[in-house]
Amino acid sequence: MTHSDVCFDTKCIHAGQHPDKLFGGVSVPIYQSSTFAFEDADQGAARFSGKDCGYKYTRIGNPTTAALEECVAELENGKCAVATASGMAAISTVFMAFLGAGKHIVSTGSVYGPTRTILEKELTRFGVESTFVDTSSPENVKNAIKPNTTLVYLETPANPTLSISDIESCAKIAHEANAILVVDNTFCSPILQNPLELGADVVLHSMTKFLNGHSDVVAGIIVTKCGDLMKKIRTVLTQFGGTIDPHQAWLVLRGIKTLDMRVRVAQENALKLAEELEKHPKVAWVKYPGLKSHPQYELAKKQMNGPGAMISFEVKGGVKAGKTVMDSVRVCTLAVSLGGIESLIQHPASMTHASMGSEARAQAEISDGLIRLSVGCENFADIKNDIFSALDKI
Ligand code: LCS
Repeated sequence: MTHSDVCFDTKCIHAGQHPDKLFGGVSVPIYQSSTFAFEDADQGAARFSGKDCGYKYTRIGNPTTAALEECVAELENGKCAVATASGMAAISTVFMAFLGAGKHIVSTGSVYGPTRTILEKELTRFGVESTFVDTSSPENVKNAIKPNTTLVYLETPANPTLSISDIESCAKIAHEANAILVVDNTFCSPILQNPLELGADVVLHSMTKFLNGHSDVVAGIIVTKCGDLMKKIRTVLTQFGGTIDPHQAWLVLRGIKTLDMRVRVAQENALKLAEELEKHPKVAWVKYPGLKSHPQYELAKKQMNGPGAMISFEVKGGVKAGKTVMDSVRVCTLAVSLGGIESLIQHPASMTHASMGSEARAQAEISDGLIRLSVGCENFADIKNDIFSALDKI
């Protein structure tokens, strides 16, 4: 059963989650089993030949994981999904499915550090060529396309610059070149942006972030609207083995039930805080898609259902002053990751994006003084007092 006729917040609670057929349990049971018994040898053979679609082995499929996959596919308005052990497992699976010796990818320059690092330092070993550009200008994407480009990869909003790329325009450019468009939708979650509706072929998430939302699980997911693309992705995932664990899948399903409320509260806090930070005398600049000063403010309004909960800013006095802020917070936590119920603050140049190296960071416009704040669901007054008191310490 799909929920095409109900609102997003209702889908978060019900999509993929059917009362258990055995005892009627309302919460999806955790099938913590690596393997599934066959009634007889013929049934086992039929399951492996695909004639019987029952379960056989959890790396290949599991009922709890399937509930999560159905849920996120519905939230993204996709057709099918496959959950993975981490966001990086989702990204590397897509790269392994669509790249190979002699193939070329055009990617957003400012992506999560390890995404860029695996393209630049690992996939080069297998003959994959990458070009990183500022994808906030579709012209740059068009100019970077080569005859062997098979994949265009956008992270929008980008981590950590919060630059925004036009998904619709980039999808047209990719398709004209017979390439597919893949979008990392982690910073938005499906409540704020649905790339498949804008022409993307594949959307992926680090579910570690907003989808799970409680900083207690590492997980990822890949969604498509095309069964053939998913077949290829699922084959690569199940063979390379980046499968999610059923208990982890269940935790994410539980987190998703409150996705809508969490993102709405965090976003409200972020918008108010970004407006206040922009006026603060000790702040050099603020980048937030909900501020008119954001270079793609109009595109954000058109493409996203809201500006989200991520803010990047720099204080006057650069890295030294920034460290004072990060070392002084008491309500916000100094930690990497994002999208949790708690506010997290971190320094990309020395933490999440350190592996990229200084040259790649400069090319991607990730300045050394940039501080990234993932605004959580605490009371706004407490978050504001915390950040403003920390600014006073400079
Ligand atoms: N995509 C984006 C946009 C991310 O921000 C991250 C992780 C990933 C993919 C990878 O997901 P994971 O394997 O960790 O589930 N971003 C992190 C960050 O900014 N701080 O810590 C992790």
